[in-house]
Amino acid sequence: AAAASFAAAIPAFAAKPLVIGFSQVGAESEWRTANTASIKAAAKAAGVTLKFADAQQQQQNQIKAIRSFIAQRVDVIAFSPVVETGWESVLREAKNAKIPVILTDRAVNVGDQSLYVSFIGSDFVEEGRRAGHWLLDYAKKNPNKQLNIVELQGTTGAAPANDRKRGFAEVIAANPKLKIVRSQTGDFTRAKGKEVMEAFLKSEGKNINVLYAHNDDMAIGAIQAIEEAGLKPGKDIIIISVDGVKGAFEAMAQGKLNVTVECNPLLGPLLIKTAQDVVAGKPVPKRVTVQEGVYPADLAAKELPNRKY
Ligand code: GZL
Repeated sequence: AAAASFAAAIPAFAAKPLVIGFSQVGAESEWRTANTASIKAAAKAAGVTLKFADAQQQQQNQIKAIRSFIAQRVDVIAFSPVVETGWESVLREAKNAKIPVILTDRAVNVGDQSLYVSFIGSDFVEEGRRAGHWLLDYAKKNPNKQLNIVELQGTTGAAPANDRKRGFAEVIAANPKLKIVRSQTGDFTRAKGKEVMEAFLKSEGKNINVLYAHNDDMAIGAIQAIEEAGLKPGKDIIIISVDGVKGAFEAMAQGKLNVTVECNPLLGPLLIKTAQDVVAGKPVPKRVTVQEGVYPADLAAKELPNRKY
């Protein structure tokens, strides 16, 4: 019996915890904060050692972090690429070091798809289309309204910015009355979103009827600018945004935001499971998408208590 219990103890020592090196974009938005919390909680719950690096939205910092994970010989490297391009060489270094790479949240543009094992994240083009479809419906219900649009784009070169722009433009092309009169990056932050909206208001003024913001944080910044200009957000200027963070539900409950297209940040459990499967030599799907919906203002008050982020 003693030998059996001793033998049973060995695996506990033998199975050293999985070590994942994670390079996060930054801490630019409520969405990012929720995404980081989900990843850290899932790693903790699974007994995984997580080496976490915040890149302050700079690609060079992510490349440095990935190189340091390679030097530390982590079991798996995971990251949310701040922009789509410029990753080939560092991902080739990870491949040569035989360390599997998992992408979460944002995608990369690489010729060689073997440079990462799986991409877990939303379909941003579809999110842009959903924003466009909401506006097409709004236009149908308000046939005599002028509908000039200003657009606050996400971080220049980021997959969600490129794709949300593309999906939205593709859908609104069905109605020639829907025109984007100004479009500029607000870098996914409240501060920059407010600053750029102030500039839009100065140059376009009453000519702005709709704001399409690629995330809720920029929309919330823009709402402040609209109010400081003496206009009513959600009424004088219809506002469509993306993410579905708590701040958006609060703005909708106050009648200042008209709709938010959900982008699910709770990717932690999927990331940990995929990393465990990769290390165990199990096959993993190349592409994993997550469920998400659209929340117009009239659903906000009811949905707010259910929100997890
Ligand atoms: C989308 C994510 C975006 C969010 C922003 O998956 O990459 O980055 O929409 C965040 O809020 O800054």
